[in-house]
Amino acid sequence: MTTREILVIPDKRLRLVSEPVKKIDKGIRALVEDMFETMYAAPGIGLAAIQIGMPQRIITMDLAKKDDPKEPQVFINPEIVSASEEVSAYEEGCLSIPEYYEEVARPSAVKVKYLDLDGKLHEVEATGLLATCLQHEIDHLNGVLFIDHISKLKRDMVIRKFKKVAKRGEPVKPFSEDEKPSHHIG
Ligand code: K1U
Ligand code: ZN
Repeated sequence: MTTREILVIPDKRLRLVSEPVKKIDKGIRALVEDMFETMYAAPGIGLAAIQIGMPQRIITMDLAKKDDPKEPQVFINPEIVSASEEVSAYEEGCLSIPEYYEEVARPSAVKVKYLDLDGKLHEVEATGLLATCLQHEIDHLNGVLFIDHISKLKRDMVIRKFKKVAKRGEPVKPFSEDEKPSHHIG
């Protein structure tokens, strides 16, 4: 098992559309192990394979509370079958956009079909954090980031900051109050 480097914006690989997994073999199992190791080390509650540079439609997740036993979940080739009309907002973060958090409105409930590591087909009716996290991670598989769901003003501010940091080779610091736009524009 290896902890892999997590790609950070503006890395263009984060915009790739990931390929479906054709066969769940030893290579895929090893990749899933590395994804869990990387996700727990970050720490994060979810990870898409493309975040470690592997454009395959695989998600790892663990939504267990801090001191509770681990609840690792793997979603292979996940697809949203249906989504509620009702939306709810949740403050999201992203390991590929460190130290930035913003409210995102998404359908409050989604039905998702996916394969487990044995290739067995499942369907889950997700609500709450599971619904939010599944939609966030499935977005990653399609090259979409949570900042694509916020205002252009805020998105441009985030991208500008990360481009500057990448150019200078600086570590990413939390956003200060004066770096955050205080009003919404389109
Ligand atoms: O996809 C990712 O970048 C992982 C991301 C998942 C996510 C978080 C919140 C809403 C939607 C999707 C994260 O895990 S960010 C880190 C995080 O939320 C967290 C880390 C440690 C403890 C609790 C939460
Ligand atoms: Zn993310």
